[in-house]
Amino acid sequence: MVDSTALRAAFARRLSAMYGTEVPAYNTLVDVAQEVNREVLERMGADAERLGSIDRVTAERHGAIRVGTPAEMAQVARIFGAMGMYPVGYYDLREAASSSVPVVSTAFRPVDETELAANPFRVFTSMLVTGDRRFFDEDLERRLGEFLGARRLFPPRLLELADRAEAEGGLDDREAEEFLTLATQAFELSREPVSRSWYTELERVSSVAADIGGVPSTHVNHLTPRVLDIDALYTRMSERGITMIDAIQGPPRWNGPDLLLRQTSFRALAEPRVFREDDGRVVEDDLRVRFGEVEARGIAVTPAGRALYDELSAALDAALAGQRVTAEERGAVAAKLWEGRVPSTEAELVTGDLAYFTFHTTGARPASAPPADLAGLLAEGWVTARPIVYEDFLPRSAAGIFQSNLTSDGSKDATRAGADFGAGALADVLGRPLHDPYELYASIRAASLIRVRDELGLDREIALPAAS
Ligand code: OOG
Ligand code: NI
Repeated sequence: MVDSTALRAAFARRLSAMYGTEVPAYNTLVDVAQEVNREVLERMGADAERLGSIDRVTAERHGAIRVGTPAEMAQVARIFGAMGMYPVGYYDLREAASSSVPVVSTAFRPVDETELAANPFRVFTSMLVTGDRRFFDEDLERRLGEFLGARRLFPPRLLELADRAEAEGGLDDREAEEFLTLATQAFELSREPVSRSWYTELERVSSVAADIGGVPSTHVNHLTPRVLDIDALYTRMSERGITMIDAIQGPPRWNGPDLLLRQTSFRALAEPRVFREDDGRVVEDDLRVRFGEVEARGIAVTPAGRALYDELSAALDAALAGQRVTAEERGAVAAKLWEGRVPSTEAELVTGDLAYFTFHTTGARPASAPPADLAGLLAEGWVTARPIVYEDFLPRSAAGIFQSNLTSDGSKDATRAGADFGAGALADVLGRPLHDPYELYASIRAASLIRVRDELGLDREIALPAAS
């Protein structure tokens, strides 16, 4: 029996091999990321593995896919469900992006501590909101609906195997092989001709809409390795002649613990695609939609930590409003802002309740009786804290990644009312609960506190520090 964990790890490997043949620059990115990771490991030793073992980090990827309809989204949920990946978080890129990105998104990923440690493969999945009048008028919505309703992204056999795997916790060897083959094929770039006039019409509204609804199939948009020093990687890729986008998205490089997520990408590459012209001719041309991205992950932050991050991002925008600055200058201003406001040690992040940690007994018994509060247990040395890695995404960075790779801004009529499509609506589409990332981190932390309480024989719950 191949269980869901093994299916997930195998799928991540196969997708990576497939994507590497389609987009060779991705292989360069993976090579450079691994080179940088080896160097960081040599330089920092065990500290380099504070946010995940080197084996985890080396295998770690996230993918991005885009679908057109609720029915397609529900099928994606079944396929990932087979691999122990569940929808976490709601992202509204319609709001986060200034150009035309008419999608809402979630990320499919493992939710348990042990599953995350075994293989944290996650896929950022976006769905078109065709009923949003800022982007699509009634006529275009109707024609999009017809086009998308007539295509079939996933063969029935793949969905049948997915449902069985999820119900039974895995598949036998032969069926696992069949499932993995079909699942990987479903995300290959298709050679089926794309209607030029249809694609172009959608592209005027939004390149993302064209990439999703202009073609009869789906594909991986990018696959992202994890790197331990993203600034070093950025420089090295540029030296290898690969043009990166202007900046690293997310928190600045600064003198303190890595928080949340920093990401950067190289620009979309021209890839050969087959088009059908209006006169029926089938021609080779190219499209620029797929790109390479890399990310560095930091510690997951609490709602208070996130509010601080958002506040500092807004302060940065305000400080630089109307100025033309380079990415470097922007980074320097951001780092200054951070150094003024964000604690520079993990211990202060714990006591300020700004980030998530798990807690572990040290074996030491420095006094006759342990205190019942976390701050006391840490200060007296009964307990140590280990950071919980951020497993999710950032809407603003995601919007930045989408936007930096669009061929045009498209058109968004901000005078029209948008369609209501919140987290509840997305959960209905998925037909399963949409997990709240904060609840997942908090429950991993809570489980560690229960272990500590039992190990120290405390008779009361351990009190967390209050948010500062
Ligand atoms: C997804 C963009 C978001 C990320 O890492 O934030 C994303 C897409 O381009 O489809 O992948
Ligand atoms: Ni991405």
